[in-house]
Amino acid sequence: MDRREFACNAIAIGGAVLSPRQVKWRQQATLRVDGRRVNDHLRELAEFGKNAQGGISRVAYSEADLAGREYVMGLMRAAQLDPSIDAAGNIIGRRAGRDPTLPPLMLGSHIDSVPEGGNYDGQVGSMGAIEVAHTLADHALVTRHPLEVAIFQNEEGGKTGSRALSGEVEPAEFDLVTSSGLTIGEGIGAIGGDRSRFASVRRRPGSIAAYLELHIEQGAILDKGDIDIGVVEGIVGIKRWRVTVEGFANHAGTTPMDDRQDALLAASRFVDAVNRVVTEMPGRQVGTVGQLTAEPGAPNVVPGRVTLSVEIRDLEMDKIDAVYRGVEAEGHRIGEQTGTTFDFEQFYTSYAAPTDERIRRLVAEAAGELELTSLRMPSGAGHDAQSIALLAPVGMIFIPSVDGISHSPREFSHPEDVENGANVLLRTLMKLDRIDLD
Ligand code: HGY
Ligand code: MN
Ligand code: MN
Repeated sequence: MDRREFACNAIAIGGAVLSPRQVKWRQQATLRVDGRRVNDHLRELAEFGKNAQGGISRVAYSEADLAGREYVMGLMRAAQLDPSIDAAGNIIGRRAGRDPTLPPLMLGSHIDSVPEGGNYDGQVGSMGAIEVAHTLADHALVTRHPLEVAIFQNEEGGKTGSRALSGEVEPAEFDLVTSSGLTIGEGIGAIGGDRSRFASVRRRPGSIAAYLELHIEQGAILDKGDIDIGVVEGIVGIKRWRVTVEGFANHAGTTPMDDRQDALLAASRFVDAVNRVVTEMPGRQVGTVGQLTAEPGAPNVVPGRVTLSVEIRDLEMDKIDAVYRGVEAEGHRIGEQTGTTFDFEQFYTSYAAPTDERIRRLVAEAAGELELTSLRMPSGAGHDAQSIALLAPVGMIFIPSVDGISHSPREFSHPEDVENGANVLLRTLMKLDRIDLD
């Protein structure tokens, strides 16, 4: 560019003549998302699967999920992203970068919910990611790296979509029946994936430059501490078991109390034992029995079989295994007491994942530049980020959940916090785009 052209392009701000690069930097420093638009999109998305309690039941593979996915792809197009559905059923919105030789920067989360869930879990990060792309498009800003926005499928039912990229999905998982009534294998087809090419979506380590996920905290640390932003240091590991308690179904009226093999009595003692083992062991682990079915399930029959779920979480996988050993031992002890047997079958693993320290620093820096307070903290909830952490450096940004409520129709985050989170996501992305994390 010659001096004449330079003069035409530079503009005088407050008397100082700025170069085009300096103008761009100033523009980027003052760049903000459209807070109204991202909160409007959250409200519109909440209509899909809306339930009477004011939350949503947009479980993966349901009609509401399908409709929500169509809506989201429309938002992607408006944000100048090119959406497509990969063989695992993930929606990936792409936008070319200035340097096609670079691996993409990925933003993502999920829009499927738990049954009777809330309007923010996964949705804030999904709408925030699309809003970041929309803001860049509004200002004709093209990132150096290609940009991908991923809406991962079935996060709540086992992070199937993100674990497809990392190669963690076990074949047995395809037969798991989800809250929609479809198996995961059936669900992949229902949302436009292709199970026969499922393995083709696997990404190799290094094929993603970095991954950022905005998410609600789902706990009360930020809300109670009146802190704007959580800089996530690590995401807990999760293991789940299916436990089958076998007793003997018999007549509830004629079977003496001391002559029963009551599977539900045994299971009840076991549920209490899980809580005791988890709480008595030092540390921050958590353990939950979330599902329980008694058979044959009639009031006049002593239950002969109970199937229940056990889930244990901790930042250390070894701790999960240690807690499990205690729980399993209690099961067999209770079985001996009650004349029943306990069978444990592990069916799910999601590995604990630290976030990348360099990205933590960028998130904290971005929050500070936006005059937002921030706190480094762990995530007790699982997230798609922990699977992508097997492929790339990841960062997670939390915003407060009012009263720490989540997986509930009472889940709520303030619109201002949603806007703040999206601005931190935007600014962190711009910082990442200027460097090469190798
Ligand atoms: O279960 C979880 O931690 C996440 O909300 N899916
Ligand atoms: Mn989530
Ligand atoms: Mn969730």
